[in-house]
Amino acid sequence: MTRITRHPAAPPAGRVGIVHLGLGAFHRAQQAVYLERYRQHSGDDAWGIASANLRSNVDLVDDLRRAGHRYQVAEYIDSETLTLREIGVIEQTLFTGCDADGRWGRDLETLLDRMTSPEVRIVTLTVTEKGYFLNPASGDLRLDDPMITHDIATPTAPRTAPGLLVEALARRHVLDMAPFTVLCCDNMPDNGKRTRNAVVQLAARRDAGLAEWIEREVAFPCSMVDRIVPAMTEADVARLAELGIDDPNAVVCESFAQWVVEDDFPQGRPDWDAVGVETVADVAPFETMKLRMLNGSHSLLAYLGALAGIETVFDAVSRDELTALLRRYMLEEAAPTLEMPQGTDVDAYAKSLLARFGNDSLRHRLQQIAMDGSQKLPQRWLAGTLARVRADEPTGCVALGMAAWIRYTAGHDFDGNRYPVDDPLAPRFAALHADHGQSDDTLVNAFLAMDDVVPPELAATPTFANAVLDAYRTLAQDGLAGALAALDIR
Ligand code: NAI
Ligand code: CS2
Repeated sequence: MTRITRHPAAPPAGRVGIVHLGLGAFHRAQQAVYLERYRQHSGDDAWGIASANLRSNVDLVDDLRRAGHRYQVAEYIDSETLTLREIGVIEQTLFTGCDADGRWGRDLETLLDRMTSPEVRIVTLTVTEKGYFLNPASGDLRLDDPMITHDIATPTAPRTAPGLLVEALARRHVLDMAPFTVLCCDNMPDNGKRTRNAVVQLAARRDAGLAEWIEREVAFPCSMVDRIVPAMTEADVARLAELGIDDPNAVVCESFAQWVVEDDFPQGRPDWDAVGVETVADVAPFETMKLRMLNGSHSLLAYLGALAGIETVFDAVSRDELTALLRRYMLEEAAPTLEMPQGTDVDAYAKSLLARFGNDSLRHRLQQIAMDGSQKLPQRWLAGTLARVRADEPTGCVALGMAAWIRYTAGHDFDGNRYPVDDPLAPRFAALHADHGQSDDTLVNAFLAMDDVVPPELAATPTFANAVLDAYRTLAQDGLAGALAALDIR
């Protein structure tokens, strides 16, 4: 018998203080939950959300409208115990992407009006790492990307998140209004600084004065966000239906949630500390720890597991040898690269992550995590690994991870089952496999030579490059078990 604790939503207040870009699963289960809890706890109803999708998922936008913007978040403590929260803090949903007839910007002017409302003081984002159009290694805006060239040529009808931010800020500047604060909630290093880079570099193509004003006046606090929110599966929908929850917009997630935010909100913010948002002066150590320990472990499981036909994180950590690999990676390769404030217990953090990965109520598919590796691996594995090779420290787990990633991008697992490789660089990966697939050596070197992903100094370090090549060959010949055995993990 499942034990359910229910929390109904507060009545809608009709006020919007936050615009969100990237209405996906994570936004619904993280920021919206914190803001719903804040509204109920404080009675402050100034921070309702207008949430927009810029690229995909128009159905969700319209389904939420039909549901009066109410939906359920099922937070699983264990498979028999869950908290069910009804969320009502989203006041409006919008879509500005391309519709089925190829027309862009259905709700663009409504969104821009919202972003220029004096009541809106914060714009939050979860548009995935690739939604900033940055070179993942350098953090510079990719000015040659067709979406960015579009926004440079047509700045008043933007299609990208940086383009929207620039246009909305330009309108506020012309109106002599205070800007909003931009709060990036994507899993990127220095995510606020990277977002500022994207916005300022794009604004500079339009008007140097505007770029200077943004640089001077707009706050881009960094934040670390953490809650495992897998994409919903048919099985999740069926499981909720069995509990009488018939909600096409529901999301399932773990009960753990963390949001650490740099306290830099010149136009004000909700007093959300009371509901557990941690405001700190410098978020970087927490962000780095999370990216390297949690997300780095996720990516290791994703590529190795997907190649071996393992479906979910839970299935993967149910295997002792993969748990042993994660322990080795987290404690011996990732933890030593961190500089944490005194008192941080990294061993306990690693233990808590293994417990979270072992949550049997979540079906977190490895193929979902494997997406967009080119945008994720620099911060998850490669920055820390560069520091380790400089210090001549072992990097066997990351070398194996890189070998698995390269092999994964071939688009079929060890048994020949095919899957789509979902990554902005997928066409480049396909070309590398087509050109160099006959030689392990040239293929691995060609992948390591992608300097927008792999730091050139790391690629040029023979011990690392050779370790990736050895792991690649071992994976091909002896599969997952053989590659783990080569690291003495059984
Ligand atoms: P999702 O697949 O449910 O939603 C992705 C969102 O990003 C959609 O709104 C989509 O329209 C938008 N998007 C994708 N590419 C875009 C582009 N090029 N330009 C503009 N918008 C774009 O994924 P979910 O779970 O909401 O995750 C989104 C991001 O949130 C992740 O990439 C990550 O950075 C962050 N996050 C997710 C966590 C999770 O467990 N799901 C936990 C911590 C952070
Ligand atoms: C995952 C993250 O999809 C991925 O790449 O590693 O979304 C992860 O679930 C979250 O960062 C947890 O906070």
